[in-house]
This record gives sequence, C-alpha cells and structure tokens, in this order.
Amino acid sequence: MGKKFIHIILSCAFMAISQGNAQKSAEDKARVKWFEEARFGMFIHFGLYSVPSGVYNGEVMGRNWYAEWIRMQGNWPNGIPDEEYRKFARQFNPEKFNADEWIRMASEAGMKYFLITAKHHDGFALWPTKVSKYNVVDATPFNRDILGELAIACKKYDIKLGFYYSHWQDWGHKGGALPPWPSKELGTEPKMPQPTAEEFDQYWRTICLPQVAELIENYDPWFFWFDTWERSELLPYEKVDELIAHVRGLSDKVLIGSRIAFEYPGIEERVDYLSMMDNTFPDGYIEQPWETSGTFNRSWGYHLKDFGWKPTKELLRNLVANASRNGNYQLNVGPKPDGTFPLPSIKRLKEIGAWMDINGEGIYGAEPNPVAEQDWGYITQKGKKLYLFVFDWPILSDRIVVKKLNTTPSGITVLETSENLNYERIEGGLGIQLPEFQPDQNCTVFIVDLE
Ligand code: FHN
Repeated sequence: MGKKFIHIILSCAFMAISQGNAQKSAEDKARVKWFEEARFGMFIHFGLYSVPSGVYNGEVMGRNWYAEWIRMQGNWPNGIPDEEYRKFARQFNPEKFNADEWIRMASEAGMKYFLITAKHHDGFALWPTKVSKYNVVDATPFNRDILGELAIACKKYDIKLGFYYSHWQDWGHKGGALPPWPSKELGTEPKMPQPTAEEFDQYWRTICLPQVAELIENYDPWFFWFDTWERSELLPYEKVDELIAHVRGLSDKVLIGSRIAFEYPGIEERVDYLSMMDNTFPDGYIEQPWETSGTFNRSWGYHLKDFGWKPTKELLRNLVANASRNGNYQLNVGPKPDGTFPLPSIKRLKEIGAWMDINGEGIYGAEPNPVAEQDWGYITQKGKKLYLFVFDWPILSDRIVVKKLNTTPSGITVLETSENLNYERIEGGLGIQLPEFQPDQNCTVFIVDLE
C-alpha cells in the first residue's frame, strides 16, 4: 500500500496537474518541503478597505461580500471615487495592532505559516515602500511598518512569513489592471477601460517589480501568493515568467503559487504550489503541493455585516479533507480597523487550536492515504500509522467500517484518550468498535497501527 495505489485512484482531472510535479527537480521539491509538511496557515486581509468594513455611506456594498473590493463594489455598480477611497488612509490608525498577538494566535491555532496582503488590489502598501507614497507610513497617521513588526513576531514564534501581492490588479497606481468588469453578464456594460499594454508595462517596471524586490530584501519571506483569477491580455506569459525569474533571482527559498497566472496552461510546471479558487476544496488527491485559501465567514477583509460565520467543525473538516488529499488550508482573518481580530474568528481559532493540540500529529507531515475517502471522514498516514478522522459519528451503529483497508492492524487507539478499540476483519474492510462515549463532538481521531 503506497504511492503506487494512490496513483491508481487519481481522478483524470488532476492528471495534468500531477505531471507538473513529476517534472520538478530535487531542488524544487526540497524548497517546497516545509510547505507540504505545514498543512495549516493563516491568511490576513488588512488594508484601507478595513476602515469602511464593507459599508459605504451607510450602504452595505453590493454584488458580493468581499469587503476588500469596496473601492469597486461600494455604491454598486459605480464604486467609490478614487479620491474618496484614498481618504480612508487618513482614518487608517489600527492603534490596537499587536504583531506579537496576531502571530501568537496563529501559532496557538496550530498554524505553521502566515500570509498577509502586503498590497491588495487597491494598491495600498502595508510597508514603507520607496516607490510609492501610497503606503502605511507615508499616507496614514499610523506611521508604523506593519510588515516589519510581523516579520519580527514570525521569527519569534517560528512561523513562516509570506506575502500576498496583487501584481495584476492595481487600482491605486496608473497603469495597473482594473476589474475585468462591469460586464454584460452583470448588466453593467461598458467594461471598465483597461490600461494599454504600454501603461501596464510602465506600472510593472516602476511599481510591481521594485515592490516585490523590496519585500524580499526587507523581510526575507518564505513565499509569495500573487493573485489572478482569469487570463488577461495585460499579463502575457512573458510577464509572468519575468516575475518568476525576478523572484528566483532575489531568493532561492521563496515559493511561488499558481495564482500568479491562474488557469494559464502549463503554469503548474513553473510554480512551487497550486492554489485553488477561493474556498474551493477539490474532492481528490493532487500530487503537486497545493492549498485552499478560505474564509471564516464570506468576506476576506473585515465586513461589519457579514455574520455568516462557519462552524468550527466545518473549518476542521476543510483542514483535514485537504490534508488527506495532500493539500494545505489557509484560513483567513479580516482584522478590524483597530487592528484586533473579530471575536468570532478568535473563538474559532482557539477551538481549532485546542483540537490541533491533541490531534495535530495526524495532520503535520502526514501523507494522504489510498483509502482516504470514507463515509464517516478521512484518513491520513505517517509511516505505519493511519490516522482516522471520524467526523460523522454513526447514530444507529456502534462501529465504523474502514472500507478497502485490507491489512490487519496490530492495534487501534483513540488519540485523545489512548483507549484501545476492538476491531475485526469484515468483507470489504475493517470494522472498528466505537468507544461508548464520543470524545470530541467535532472530530475524534483513531490511530491504526499497521506495524
Ligand atoms: O479578488 C481577490 C479577493 O479579494 C481575495 O483577495 C481573494 C483571496 O483568494 N483573491 C481574489 C479573488 O480570488
């Protein structure tokens, strides 16, 4: 039972992506190893959009729940005038921002890395960039280098720091791409006028490339999360390759994700890891390291009216399902304008952290398992141990069946309580007697020893 079998159960849809990984050099594979083992990271959307928090002039922004889009989606479909939006810089003063506290919360939740919007689509930078005054030190009363403070805290807690950088969309600098809508489908033609290729190139050379270099030189990040979600004429492959070469020329450790050119054919061969679309969880194994970035509620940036908080069990399920399929989970917090995390996020981070303290050994560094998909939950594997994550505790039965498991174990225990469980071979798999009382209402983990 091993990788060979895993390959057999690969769905065809993922074959092409898997080939991307097959062509990786030993050096490429070594660079991404920490990422594969980490499995769980924190994403942060924080910027000028955190000030209005999804509400402009008393009106909840239209179209969708992405509060960081308020510049274009507030007062839908017109957006907020640029000069109005820039005024939020004068109000950006997150006095309760405490880098140590953010990173400690990530660490205590069991997260191993941390990713923040160094510059989102609005073009505003969270560090004192030299190539634009539109940044946290030059344009706001806060006047502190948020990324610098976070970099120090990340070192303290041994958390790997990465940057989200919007390389394509930039609404704050001339020449940056604008939204590829309003569009006919939304009934809001004409489309927004895009910059010319020359204008975009000017932005590229004077803002994008120098800022990426600054981020690497100043803060020594471990990875970049560039952001696109469709193909754009402004961003042909030559530019994507130029940016990749630029990053590689400045650091040999920085990982690059596939959202640098989402859905560009062959991108998987050029990048270190794959990113799924927002809150999208593939239903099978993918060989190349990959991640899903997901939200606690619906918005990425803090949104005053978004009360759609997902239950902790759902978040744990996302984490475990991804780990069992060789993927990571990057869970996003949208800090409030004062720099604190929303309480519902804190509550869930604590619950996840408590669960990870007990059960994290089945997540970190765990490999997917050939019989991962079960009707009660998921399975990961570490050497000769299988970790069974039981999310759907049977109501009408006192046992679960591990389908397709044909090896007889030497023992099965509950990870949290060390209780030994009885088991027997049955047709098509292995039957496991459940403990009388369910130790964890969200997800209980059993260890199956195959020694
Ligand atoms: O447009 C952005 C969005 O605001 C957010 O940053 C997400 C995170 O995955 N990325 C883009 C949409 O996919």
